[in-house]
Amino acid sequence: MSTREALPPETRLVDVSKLDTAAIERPIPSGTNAAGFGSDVVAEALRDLDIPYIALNPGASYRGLHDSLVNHIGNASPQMLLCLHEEAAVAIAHGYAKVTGKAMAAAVHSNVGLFHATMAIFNAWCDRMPVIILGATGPVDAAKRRPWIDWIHTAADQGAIIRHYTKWDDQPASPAAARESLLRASWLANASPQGPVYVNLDADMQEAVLDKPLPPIEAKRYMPPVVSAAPADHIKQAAEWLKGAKHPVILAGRVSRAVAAWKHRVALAEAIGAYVCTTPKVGAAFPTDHPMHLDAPQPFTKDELTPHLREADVILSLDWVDLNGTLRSLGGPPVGKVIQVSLDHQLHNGWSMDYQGLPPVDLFIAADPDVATAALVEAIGPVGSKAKGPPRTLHQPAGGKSTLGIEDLAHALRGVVGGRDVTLTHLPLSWQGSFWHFRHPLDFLGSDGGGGVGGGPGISVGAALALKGSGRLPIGICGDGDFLMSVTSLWTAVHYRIPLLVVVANNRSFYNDEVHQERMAILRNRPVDNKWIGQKMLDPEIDMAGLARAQGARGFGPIVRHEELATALAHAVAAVENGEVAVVDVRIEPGYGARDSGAVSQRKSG
Ligand SMILES: Cc1ncc(C[n+]2csc(CCOP(=O)(O)OP(=O)(O)O)c2C)c(N)n1
Ligand SMILES: [Mg+2]
Repeated sequence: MSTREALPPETRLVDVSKLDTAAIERPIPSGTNAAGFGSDVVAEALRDLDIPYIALNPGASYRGLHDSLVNHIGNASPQMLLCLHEEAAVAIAHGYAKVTGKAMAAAVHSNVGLFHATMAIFNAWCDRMPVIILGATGPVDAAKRRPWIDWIHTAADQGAIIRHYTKWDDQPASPAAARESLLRASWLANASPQGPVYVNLDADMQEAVLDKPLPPIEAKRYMPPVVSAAPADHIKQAAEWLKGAKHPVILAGRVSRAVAAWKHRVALAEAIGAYVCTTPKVGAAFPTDHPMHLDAPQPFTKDELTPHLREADVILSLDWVDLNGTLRSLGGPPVGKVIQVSLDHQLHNGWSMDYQGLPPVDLFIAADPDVATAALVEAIGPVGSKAKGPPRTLHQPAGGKSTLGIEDLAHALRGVVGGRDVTLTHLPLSWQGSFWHFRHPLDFLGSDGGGGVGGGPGISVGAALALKGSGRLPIGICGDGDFLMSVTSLWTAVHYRIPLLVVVANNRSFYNDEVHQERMAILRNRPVDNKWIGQKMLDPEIDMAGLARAQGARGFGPIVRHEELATALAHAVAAVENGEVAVVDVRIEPGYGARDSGAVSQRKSG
């Protein structure tokens, strides 16, 4: 039997290779091309801002803008990306920003569409990723509202729905104000610390005939680059402490995807002989196989880090997510000096507690961490590398079990991708840092940000969009719960020919919460065996590959045996390299490995 036949039967409902990619949503040219309506001004502003894509789900509240995007600017720059759910539209823009560091747009219908988008907006906010969200409202002028529908889809203050987890929002009252609003939105979203912004476009303003054309405007002049450099005396002080430190530790947190900044972090760690810790909450920040990389990236403070923090004479946090929570593993404030480099305080508000606990800090450097690191490398000057120890190695599965585990999935995938440049666009909760090495800032993009399950597929599509043509293979590994919550994000990738591999770590359960129920049962001396109730997705089991095929993607699996796994993954990788979207359903046994052990009462996630 050939390896192909060894795979479960695969039926293609849609053969995307036969579709005409050039014909996707190219509008027939419109005869009239001069800006004639309020929404034409909005569409032109998006074009002037060089926004490449606008992910959307349609709605009558922005039918004016929709028409302008298609018929006035020809569905190019920005090109529409039709999404099947508003949460997917924002998640795609979020994933795009994770790769590029820049905002693309997402458009959502008046209030109800925005309601659908909220979790994805919260995820982008907590992840500090820029997204320009356009919304709309039924005419603000009540005399112009259609009966019923325009009334239920108009709110006095629509921005209030998302104001607490966006950087800024606006409801401009005229086309001129809308243009200014978009320039400001783009400028603010992209300036550090980055975040989502919201512009709410009055339906009447969009549809009104322009009295006269607006004078041209040079968009660039309204968006001066904001460089957040560190004060020189702060850099001098930090450099002195770090140079003199016997046991410095660097906590590398929210940093950019720039290769130059990556090299600066390595140079700094080697120059001062610092151990470096990274976290899967955010994108790759330091080579994980470097001798100075401490432990593997872990979402929670693990045994290897704590003794180093205890011994550290200087701890340098490069915008580490939850510095207070990490230091708490010491049981009291650290003995060593703490340097915090961050601009995050600019975003803290009284509604969301995503700013985390207040850490003890001896020197606060209000600067972009990349800019500050470059300045520190320069201030410390050329010194020999103090790196010590052998390169760190990866976890190997123990073997011996007939069923598959997450470690088998990781091991097989590693073998199949070999030396390819891979970007892990998303990882499941069961993943462990020791499964994969990150040697480039684009090797891993971090978590969903806000702990909102269902972010994985959309973020992966957006990241794959940004990576298209880069030579990198985008792979999103999602829990089954995460996958199922936003599986229809994949249709957008198929439709717009965005190559992507999704591997479902399918334990047929919202397993994280089985772990929580187990803890409850143990603490309350109740039957642990009941932990699966209200958690397991069995009877019927869900056909993940079928959900992929139904949307024109390639679907492989369910894979249940060791001998099938590598072959299925190899076929899926080949399909993606052929420009397709592929999903592999890998049935794994539930288990969080090392995460399962430890404090019974500790609330670890979700
Ligand atoms: C929107 C949302 N709903 C519910 C939760 C609570 N929650 C946290 S993890 C989790 C389970 C996710 O299941 P899956 O993606 O299959 O991962 P597994 O835990 O099985 O590895 C749930 C329901 C959440 N964080 N976000
Ligand atoms: Mg699961």
